[in-house]
Amino acid sequence: MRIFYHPDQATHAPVHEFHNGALAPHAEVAGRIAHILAAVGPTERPTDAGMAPIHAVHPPGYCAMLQQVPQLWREAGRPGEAIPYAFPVARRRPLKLMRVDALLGAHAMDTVTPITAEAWTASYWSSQAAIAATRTVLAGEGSAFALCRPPGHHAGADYCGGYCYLNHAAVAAQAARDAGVARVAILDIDYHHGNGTQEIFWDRGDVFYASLHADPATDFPFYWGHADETGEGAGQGTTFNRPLPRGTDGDDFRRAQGEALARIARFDPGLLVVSFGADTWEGDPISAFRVATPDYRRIAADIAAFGWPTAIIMEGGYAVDALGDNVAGFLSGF
Ligand code: SP5
Ligand code: ZN
Repeated sequence: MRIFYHPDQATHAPVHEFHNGALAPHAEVAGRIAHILAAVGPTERPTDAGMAPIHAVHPPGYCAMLQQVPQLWREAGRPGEAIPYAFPVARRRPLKLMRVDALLGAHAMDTVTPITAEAWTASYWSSQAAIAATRTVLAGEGSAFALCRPPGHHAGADYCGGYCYLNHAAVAAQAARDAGVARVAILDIDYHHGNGTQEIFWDRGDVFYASLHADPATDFPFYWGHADETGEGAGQGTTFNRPLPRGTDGDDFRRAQGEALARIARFDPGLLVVSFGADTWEGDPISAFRVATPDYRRIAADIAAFGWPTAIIMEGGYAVDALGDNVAGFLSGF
């Protein structure tokens, strides 16, 4: 399988995240990449498709914010990475925001997604990897893997969150639409619900979003991913959410995935984008499912059996020592 990755993706190194009320070491470490690279074999650098396919999902003002905030932060005399502390949840409207803290909070959903000086470049190349994998699949390969990092599925059109800045799966799906694929499906099998992806395609009938994830009653991102969220307007019925209890094992997961795949089959997509997180693994430090390493090959084979052209996008997975085996196992199922 062709694998796309750019070395600049490893430069982003968030230091801290708020965890249970205190700063803790950040879970989304650059070392995740080295473990995946060691297990999956040779990769290629994506060609640079430029800003157009990113702007097809993320407004220019948001992209500019991600690029400018590190410098504004330094100019304000702050050390280290930019972390927001105030959020306009009660009143989100267009205002000219003068202060870096105001700008940051207007485009962030949480405090665990620091804007480092490298966040933009690492995210940009992750999106380019996703575009390259999509184009490879559209050119006739059955499947391709974008080793994206930082991950993407929590990022909305104009906000970052959940360790994500740009939504690579959404960029990939939109690129496929713009290349003429009439119906694109996204299957999100990260441990967490992909709130950003869901919101981006919420009212669209041309992109189906299906997600299996930890019940948002117990797990991040809390406010999205409940079973009654099914889309709106033209997108009514093209969002499918299947919350699963903590303790879900590989067999439970495959059964639930079977339901999601059946829904996708009815939609009859021309291309599938898989948001793949290995944080469903039994030893993941921030998650509570019990998927075992040998399950990943079976989970992938269940997807591959449908025969859709498939672009696989890397999302989460924080047990770095096991990450290589889990990702390689998943890819082997294709
Ligand atoms: C892409 C993805 O998997 N994002 C996950 C975001 C979850 N963030 C909230 C979980 C809080 C756990 N804090 C762990 C601190 C480890 N030092
Ligand atoms: Zn996750």
